[in-house]
Amino acid sequence: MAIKKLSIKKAAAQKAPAEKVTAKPAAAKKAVAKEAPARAASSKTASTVKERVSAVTRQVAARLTKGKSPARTLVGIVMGSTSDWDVMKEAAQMCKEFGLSYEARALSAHRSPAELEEWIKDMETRGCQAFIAGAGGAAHLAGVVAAQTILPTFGVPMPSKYMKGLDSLLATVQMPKGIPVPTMAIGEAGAANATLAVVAVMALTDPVLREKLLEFRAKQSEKVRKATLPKLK
Ligand code: RP5
Repeated sequence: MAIKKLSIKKAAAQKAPAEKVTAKPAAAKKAVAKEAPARAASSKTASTVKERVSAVTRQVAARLTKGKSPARTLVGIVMGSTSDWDVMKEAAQMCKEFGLSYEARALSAHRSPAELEEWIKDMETRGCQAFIAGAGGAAHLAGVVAAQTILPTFGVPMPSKYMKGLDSLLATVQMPKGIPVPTMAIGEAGAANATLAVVAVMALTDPVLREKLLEFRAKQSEKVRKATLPKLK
């Protein structure tokens, strides 16, 4: 699986020096721009113009890539704000370590709900296997992502200023029955573990990833075995 360089979009550019995967061929985008209105008008199933355009986007992209095997972006990492990147980059780092292609974005469930929805749909067309969503405060982002996809969606609660992330943890973990959000620890450990959880799921059907995960665990154990405590003075 190839690692793709990504970048968090403009809004995230300052704090999130990441990379961006381009999945849709430029030609597909152009074609979509031309075809969207005509097809949108004839679509009976889509309920809004946006949904129609997204549906057409997927159709055109699928047609243009038919017979080819386009690079897939396996993991979607999303966070509510660029201020979450310091924590969420641990999830991205772990993706790199395991050779998983990913795209990291700062998109908010309440500040940019339409863009979030569009991104989720787009990621699904690009072969995404799982989402990792991190947010702070009234952290409904992971739940909102999980509600829009059946792909596994892991939540990462951000440390917060006043409640030290307890608010984020409860908001993320306390999903009502029906839409699960497996929730990680607050902060960096949670972000890294979210990717490890994704790897574990994917390793069920990917022997190479399984080997890598076993190796990761072995190295980790070895480090603990070799660790020595400082001597008393
Ligand atoms: C949440 O609000 C974000 O996930 C972030 O953790 C928190 C604060 O966001 P900023 O005010 O730093 O943009 O939506």
